Amino acid sequence: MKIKTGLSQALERQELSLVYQPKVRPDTGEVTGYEALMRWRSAEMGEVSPAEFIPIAETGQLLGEMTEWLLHQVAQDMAAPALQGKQIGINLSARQFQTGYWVDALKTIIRQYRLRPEQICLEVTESALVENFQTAAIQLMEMQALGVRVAIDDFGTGYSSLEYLKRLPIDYLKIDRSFVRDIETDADDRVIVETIVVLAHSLELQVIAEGVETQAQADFLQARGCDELQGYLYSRPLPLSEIG
Ligand code: G
Ligand code: G
Ligand code: NA
Ligand code: MN
Repeated sequence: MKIKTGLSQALERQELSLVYQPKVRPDTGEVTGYEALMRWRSAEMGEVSPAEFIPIAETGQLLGEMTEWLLHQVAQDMAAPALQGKQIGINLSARQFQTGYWVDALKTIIRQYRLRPEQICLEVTESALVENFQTAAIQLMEMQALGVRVAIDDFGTGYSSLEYLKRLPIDYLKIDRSFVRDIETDADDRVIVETIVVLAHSLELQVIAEGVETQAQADFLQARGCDELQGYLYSRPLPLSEIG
């Protein structure tokens, strides 16, 4: 079965679900928020990774419907005790800036569920931003004016023009996990991480490191001033029912 065919039925068959991965303050261990990640268990193909199905959804109408589903699901989940008061990260892909459809969808959800905009964090990759700079800037500024937060995801891997850090409304940089992975053995990666933290803090942005798997990585990142850490060391992404 083709992924695209399966995906078009996934919504009505209720095969999509969300998992949540915590972001932790290294000094106190407090969970500040969670990143929502999509999961698809296909009847025919089993578990399919979003790395595979999101790009396919992006080629047609499906992405809009899936975004709508995700926003409703996140909003409902945010009322659960485990997520109360926590910030929830939502991933946006490049294609979404071309239609801009998500802006009105998110505004409607915030009104309908009476969400505090500050509790939503949009996670956007560098490459998605750079590819759609003008429209992305307009759409993100509109959301940030409401109080919604913005994070640059996978920071350091795109074609970073540092200028966009100045010109876009950004609250957080998420250091890509490729720089975290070899931090103990690779001096270049240590310097890159240190430099990103200094850069972010001098622009008054907060820094999150992702892909943290060992205590030694966490210790280094904390010592260098990372504000939040995320990774298997703390938790895999979990369904709502298993959080807490
Ligand atoms: O959670 P996992 O490692 O399986 O995710 C694989 C990739 O899919 C990651 O790059 C992640 O950001 C992306 N992804 C997961 N959920 C979503 C989603 O809801 N929307 C978008 N655009 N990307 C997602
Ligand atoms: O591109 P993005 O950063 O959104 O990717 C999120 C993906 O990273 C999720 O699919 C999640 O499963 C994966 N992930 C989360 N924590 C870790 C980790 O500590 N190590 C590795 N290798 N992957 C992780
Ligand atoms: Na992300
Ligand atoms: Mn990331």
